[in-house]
Amino acid sequence: MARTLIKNGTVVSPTGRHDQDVLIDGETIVALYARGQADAMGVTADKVIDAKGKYVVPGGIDVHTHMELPFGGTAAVDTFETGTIAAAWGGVTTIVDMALQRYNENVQLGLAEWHRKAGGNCAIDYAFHQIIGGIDEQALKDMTYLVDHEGVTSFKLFMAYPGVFYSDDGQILRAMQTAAENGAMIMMHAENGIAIDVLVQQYLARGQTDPKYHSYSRPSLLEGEATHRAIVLSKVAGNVPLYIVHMSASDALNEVAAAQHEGLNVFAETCPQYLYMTLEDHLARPGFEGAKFVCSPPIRSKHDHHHHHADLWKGLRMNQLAIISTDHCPFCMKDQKELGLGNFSKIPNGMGGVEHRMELIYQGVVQGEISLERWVETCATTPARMFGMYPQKGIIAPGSDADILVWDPTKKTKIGINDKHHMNMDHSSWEGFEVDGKVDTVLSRGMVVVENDSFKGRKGHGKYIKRSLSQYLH
Ligand code: DUC
Ligand code: ZN
Ligand code: ZN
Repeated sequence: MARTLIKNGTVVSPTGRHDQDVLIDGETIVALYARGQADAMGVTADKVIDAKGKYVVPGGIDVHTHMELPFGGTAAVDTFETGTIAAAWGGVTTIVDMALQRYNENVQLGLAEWHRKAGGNCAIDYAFHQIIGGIDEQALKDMTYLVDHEGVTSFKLFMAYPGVFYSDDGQILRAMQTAAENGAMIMMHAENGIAIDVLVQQYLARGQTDPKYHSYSRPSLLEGEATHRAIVLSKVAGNVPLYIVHMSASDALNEVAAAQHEGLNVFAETCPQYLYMTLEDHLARPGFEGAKFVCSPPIRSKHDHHHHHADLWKGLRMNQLAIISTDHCPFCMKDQKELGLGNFSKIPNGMGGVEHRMELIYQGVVQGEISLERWVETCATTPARMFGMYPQKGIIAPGSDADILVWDPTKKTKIGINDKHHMNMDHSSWEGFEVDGKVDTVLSRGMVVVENDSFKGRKGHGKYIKRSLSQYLH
């Protein structure tokens, strides 16, 4: 087995940073040495990576992606191949994608379809959550089968998108009761879709059809309300673990904080777009450009009744928000976002970001919003623990997979279609963002996949990771 030694760097974990050398044997980290000790002991390796002046951190784990998702009359444009290569370019070494079951479809067939799409195509490791878009007797049985046999231990439900992925409160309660029995995590898209649909029709009837009305028709109050309702239902189901996905608003954060204060098993994630983008600066751009930023929940206004950005950063510091994911769901402008010309409700919902999360959130470290350790914790370690992959993933420690990002804090990264952009979209959601720090080298299970500004990996290297129950509570 080839041995790799990463020398002279600073290894960062959620609890601190240490000047250490990392020895990898094959796919696994086998030892950490205090600076200089490896040399003193005569440790040899086939490949030596000099990480002087750099941070050596666990590879990023993005627990919310939608490769090839059929949605909004089209499909997300990243395949598992293009999406995982882009992820690697961004220092991500594991994704957890959302397999799909829709109304009247079979859950196990939905999961099989996702294995078919991903198998042999991924450049980095991958796992699955299962979307349950049609809760019935069989789906409930299948949830337990997936937990017991398939390594799928978390299920995403939707309180939004009536007629598409939506579940009513009774269906949600039943799925939560099932999760209470089998130990799974319920992930919730918490927006009141029934009320939103009324507002959407009213905006359209008034001729207010531009992309910015996507945000006006989905007020943060309705994200807060749905979050509250999801929490109550999880309590009724016996304090079942509940994870609110892609949180965009203070209203929802306050509900999660109150639930946590009460001692409930409620967790949440946010995404970079909700920390940096605004309705005014992005969604409301002239013409149809705002369509690039249509996602749900929507990008919020800076003149809202809350300071959403500041509150979400605070939530990250306070651990009210445990994880940052991307909700990567990329659509091109041409032929896809364009479906909503003259009608914002027809714009496919989603943005592409799997490549940029580590870069964008490191900027939060530079700006003093979170610590370097918290960057690692929210982007790698907690994702692994929350979704049953720790300590195989999410930490640099002997015995863990050698999934490693060597990060250069002295360089800068300019994001844009002609700068850094490896996703399959015809535009970048993050065009023009210039951030401090740069992905230097990325290893996936010991294999160098990014080095010297070139991709060295290959499709098919990525393996399916069977996950255990969440390790955050146990
Ligand atoms: N939100 C999005 O913006 N896209 C995919 C699905 C979702 O919930
Ligand atoms: Zn969602
Ligand atoms: Zn999603």
